[in-house]
Amino acid sequence: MQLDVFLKQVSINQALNSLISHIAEAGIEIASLVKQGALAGVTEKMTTTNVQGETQMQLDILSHDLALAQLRASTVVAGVLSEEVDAPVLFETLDAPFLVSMDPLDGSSNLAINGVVGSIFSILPNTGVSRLGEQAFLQPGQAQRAAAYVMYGPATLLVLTMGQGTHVFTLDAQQQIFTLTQQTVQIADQTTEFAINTSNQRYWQPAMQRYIAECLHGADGPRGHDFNMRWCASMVMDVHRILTRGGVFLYPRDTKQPVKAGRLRLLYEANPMSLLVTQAGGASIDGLDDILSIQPTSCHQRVPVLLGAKQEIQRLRDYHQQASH
Ligand code: AFP
Repeated sequence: MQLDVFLKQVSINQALNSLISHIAEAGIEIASLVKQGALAGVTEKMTTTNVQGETQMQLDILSHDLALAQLRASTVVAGVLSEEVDAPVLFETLDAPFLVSMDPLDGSSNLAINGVVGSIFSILPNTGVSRLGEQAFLQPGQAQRAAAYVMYGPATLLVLTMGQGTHVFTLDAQQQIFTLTQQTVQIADQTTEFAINTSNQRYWQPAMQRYIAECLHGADGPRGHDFNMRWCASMVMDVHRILTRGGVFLYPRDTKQPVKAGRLRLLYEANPMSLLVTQAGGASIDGLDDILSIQPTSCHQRVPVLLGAKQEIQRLRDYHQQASH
């Protein structure tokens, strides 16, 4: 089933459906640039840094521009918060029904090694951006009307939730149309696979040290079975693996840079991914609290992220609770 047919079947909200179609178009445009790689000269590093102080790639900026143009063309978006710019971009359509937070090209350090990257989108109701300015974007993740990522891998995928399950669409490269290939994805409650950047281990808190130590002891430890580990350094790809074959993805709080609560950004990484994962039967916490219930305090706020298989996330929550007493 093609994306537009699916949207008509599951939602009568034409504005939301139109917005998702424009996000899909942005994904198609960014996919064709990613596939050209060095031939399009887009894998070069810029001399500029983004608001996070990270070196930008040409494609970071091009993806931001392409996505912004599609969101503006939808006419149903009032403003856009992007990883690539400090303050939200406000459109002339200030009373339009939606706001969008996005990471136009997540995992872009993978471009240099021809690795997988993706775009992440969080769709919020417009609660009055004309009056509130950037405060209007500071809504908890549970307010999201929809969330999606586009994954630029061997196949280009659109993974979407509108609050009734998480669904996967694959881009037909010839027709340039997304087609439903997996409906109502379900993440298994249990897993024997975890994803974490262990180079940060010495900076983790005791609860995370305990969890990973027990996994690594495998069949000889308290868990009584061996675990496998994966790390792609691309949240889109790591989360997609979890949606596809289960597991947990962990970017915990650490003391490496004490001013940062974690590496990942709440509004355009943690929140949309948490909605996609919870709509697939998984769970997502910052250690103690559900990510989706966190009240944001700033646009580029960082947060620890532990998401995936429900029972493992509950175990992690228990370990954090026990450590906090
Ligand atoms: P970049 O977009 O700067 O490559 O960052 C990607 C990311 O935010 C996320 O996609 C990864 O899960 C995480 O960073 C990787 O972090 P490490 O550098 O610690 O592997």
